Amino acid sequence: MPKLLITQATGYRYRGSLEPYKLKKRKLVGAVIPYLAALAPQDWKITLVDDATEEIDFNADVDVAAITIRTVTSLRGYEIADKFRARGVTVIMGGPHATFYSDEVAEHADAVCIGEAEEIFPKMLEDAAGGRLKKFYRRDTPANLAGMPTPRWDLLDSSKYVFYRPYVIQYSRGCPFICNFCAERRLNGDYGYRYRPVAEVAEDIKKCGSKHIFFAASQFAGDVDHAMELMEALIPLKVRWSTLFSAHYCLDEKFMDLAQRSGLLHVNMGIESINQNTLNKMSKGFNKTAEYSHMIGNLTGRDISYSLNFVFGTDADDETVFDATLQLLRDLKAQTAYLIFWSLFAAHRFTSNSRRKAALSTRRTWRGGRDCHAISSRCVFLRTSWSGASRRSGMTSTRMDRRCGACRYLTSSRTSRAGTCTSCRERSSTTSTR
Ligand code: B12
Ligand code: SF4
Repeated sequence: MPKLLITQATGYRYRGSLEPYKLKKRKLVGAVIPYLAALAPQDWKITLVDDATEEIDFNADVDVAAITIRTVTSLRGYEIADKFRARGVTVIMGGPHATFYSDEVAEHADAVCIGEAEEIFPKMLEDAAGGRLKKFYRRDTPANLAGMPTPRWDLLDSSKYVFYRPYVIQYSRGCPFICNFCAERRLNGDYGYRYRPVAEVAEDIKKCGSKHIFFAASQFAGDVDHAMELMEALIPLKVRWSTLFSAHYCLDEKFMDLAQRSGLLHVNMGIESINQNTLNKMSKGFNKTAEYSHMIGNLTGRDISYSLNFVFGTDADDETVFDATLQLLRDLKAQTAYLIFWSLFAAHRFTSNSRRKAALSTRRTWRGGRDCHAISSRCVFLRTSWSGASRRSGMTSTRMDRRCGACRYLTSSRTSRAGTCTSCRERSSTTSTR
């Protein structure tokens, strides 16, 4: 029986360091390595190793090492690959960074998967076993998101995750929008917006057994009707869930009411800029600066926590943007913000020639030290706590380690201060007025 090791590379502790960034426990049960294990032919003996929480045994008796890398973890991924290859182990690499920088990755791997792994990963393993591995593998059609196998969570070491174990569950790929700084359409192929059948997503949630779900989706609400169908299906499952969707969906009251009822705990949203002109130039004019306050109010009013992403350094910005953004964050009493600096990335096809030249001349490529995001470079994580009361309590709304006193589900701190979560409060007020 051929032996396969699948690992998710961690990053290094800081730029220039060669010390892997290790965690005692992960906060999310990631989807990628258990899902790759499910895609692999079942006559392979599979071991999963999470490089962030476990030690990789470079002397392990394996025939193939499969490594998933993002840009931020790519250098560590190369180190792992080089060590296995030095021993004669066949190395296969894939993931966002392999998709964006396949030539570079190919210097460290026997074979590279560009884009989606469905049907490709098993083929790579068959070719490896048959001694006919090619350098590059790529689908030329979109993967069918119906009938995806259930991830092999059974192969993970469950002691390496926080006790409430939020599981990453795949929901959709792609996005209906084309913001010009975003590489989403290069990630898994330019096939528009695709999603999994609701019943299959619900089945995965039941099988993972967790009450905390993080939907893998760059745009959860890319098809509002389908997203609402999924949210309806979440209600009886009684989960708390988090995801990413565009900020303007917060203006849709029906969508937001259902999101609340179905247990939305946290949403990450691309606000991107405080400047309407910049947004228009980003092809993101559907974000209206005049509506930000209303959007945020629609979240906080429903006790849903949020984080906001901003992108700096586009052609339309000048240096006043930093202070103005901070001021807006203060005015909005924003809970959490990721401040991201745009830099050149291979996946940018929309970037202007002048920007491309400037970026190249200042080495603002991912290797220029800005090595983190598909759409950008370094993210500054700003967890804000604006009010005196919340500062004193040490709470921020994105903490997920508090439980509702009634249903015991994890909930945001704002809810915890009141003792019970919004759903329980609503339930008890309905009962008492009857
Ligand atoms: C869930 C998620 C997270 C979770 C990760 C949990 C975990 N432990 O895995 C959290 C919230 C922690 C997170 C953090 C970050 N993330 Co994130 N995240 C995602 C998200 C939304 C889904 C990823 C996912 O699980 N997909 C499901 C799995 C099954 O699919 P997949 O990884 O896309 O892989 C497919 C193919 O690439 C291929 N494949 C993947 N690996 C391999 C390996 C082999 C051998 C083969 C053959 C094939 C193959 O097969 C898969 C199925 O087709 C994506 C956006 C998206 N739409 O995908 C961003 C994304 C992956 N994240 C991104 C970034 C930038 C980050 C952060 C750096 C953010 C930050 N500044 O802190 C950190 C990095 C953390 C880290 N050290 O890896 C970028 C990566 C871009 C890049 N160039 O690498 C993405 C693409 C978002 C974006 N559009 O910018 N993230
Ligand atoms: S930034 Fe968000 S809305 Fe815009 S294309 Fe990317 S995923 Fe879609």
